[in-house]
Amino acid sequence: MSTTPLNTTKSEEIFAVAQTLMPGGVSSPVRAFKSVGGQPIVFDRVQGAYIWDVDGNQYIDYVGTWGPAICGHAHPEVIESLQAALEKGTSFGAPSVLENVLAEMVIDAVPSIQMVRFVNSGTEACMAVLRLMRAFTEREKVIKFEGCYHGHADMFLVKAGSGVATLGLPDSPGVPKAVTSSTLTAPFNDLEAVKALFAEHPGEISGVILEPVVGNAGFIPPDAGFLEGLRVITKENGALLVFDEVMTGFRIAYGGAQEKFGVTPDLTTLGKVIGGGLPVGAYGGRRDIMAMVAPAGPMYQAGTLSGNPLAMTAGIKTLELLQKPGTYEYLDKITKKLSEGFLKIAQETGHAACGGYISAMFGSFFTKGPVHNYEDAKKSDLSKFSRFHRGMLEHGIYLAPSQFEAGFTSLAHTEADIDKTLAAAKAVLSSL
Ligand code: KE4
Repeated sequence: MSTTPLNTTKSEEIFAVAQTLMPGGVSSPVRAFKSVGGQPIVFDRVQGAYIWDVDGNQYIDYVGTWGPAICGHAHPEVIESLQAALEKGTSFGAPSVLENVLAEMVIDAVPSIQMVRFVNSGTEACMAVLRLMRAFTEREKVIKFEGCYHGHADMFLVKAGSGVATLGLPDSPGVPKAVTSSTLTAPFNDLEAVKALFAEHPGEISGVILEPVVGNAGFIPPDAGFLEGLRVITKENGALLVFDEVMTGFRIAYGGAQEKFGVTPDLTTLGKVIGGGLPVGAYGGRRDIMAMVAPAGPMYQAGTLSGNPLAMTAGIKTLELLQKPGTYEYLDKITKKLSEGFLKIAQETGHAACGGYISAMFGSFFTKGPVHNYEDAKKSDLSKFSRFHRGMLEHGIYLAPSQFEAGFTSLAHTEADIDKTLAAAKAVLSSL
């Protein structure tokens, strides 16, 4: 497949102005293409599995606005329900039955969640859940894993993944040592390291928070027994187990990783999919713990737009669509074809690669592997990833602009889209 160089004239013009107005020209760092180089694509519109940029180029999209677009962008039923909701206003700042509806859906779906609080982003959900862990246990320290990303709140910017890893930032300036001194880290998939931290800080660790399937260091699934081991270790130490399912929630199963792997944490954070493309985050879990959250209990957390009717409407419709029979079987089928097809092509074209998928989440690394943690991920061929990313873009395939991200499929991706993507991968890998 020969390709003419991508015409990105309008993207370049718009992005040049953006860089004079906003730091890096973006509202979130990873969008700036810093780690893959080249001109970021300025979007004009999205629909289903596709993007159209301001120069009229069309792409098959495997970022899906970083996870929310699991039913496909701008799903007609989501748009229709939003239009109806708009007639009643955009924000109440007061109770609405829509919060009850989405709360019941989340509680019914997620094994650990008996009560839930809505916020406006995954970052807010993770900030609040850490405060709740500390309030409930009256302990200050927390364990996170290298390469995991739990939003940009100070206490989590320690060996974090996603954009922090992408930009190779040391633990971010502006974050007081006093804050991060309570954040302990261990390599993902390393139970012994976690046990050692508990032994080193007896009675001081409020809990362990993790991405049960890592997406923010690239795609790194848990080793067999890892999640089960964390459940035992936290229980033994009177500490809480928290799954950050902002990315995996409703994506790798309707009940998230905790349903898929049969390990129930004490608390869970959610985001992305439950907002259906509008800003929603949530945290929830055991009733006795959630009872501490104001105004039911003393732990304070609040938000002007939390639970707003538009976001609730988009989330409700999205989860309704996901409840349809065959949803996760379809996502598994097309993502299996994509992931296994890519690894086969990499092998045939002489490129060391490893990776995999779970339902609608996938990823790979240019290294023989296996990749069990962030250290392993960092050893992969990042320069080859950048060249592959650019090549795929020129073939009309939009992948996450960082090796330290995961890929996402949706119900809108067809087998033909997957075939086109694999054909593009073959052409690009053959040229690298
Ligand atoms: P937000 O504040 O971006 O809604 O959520 C933070 C967050 C928390 N936990 C996990 C597991 C997450 O993946 C995220 C956000 N993910 C990134 C992409 N890997 C958002 C994209 C971006 O930062 O622009």
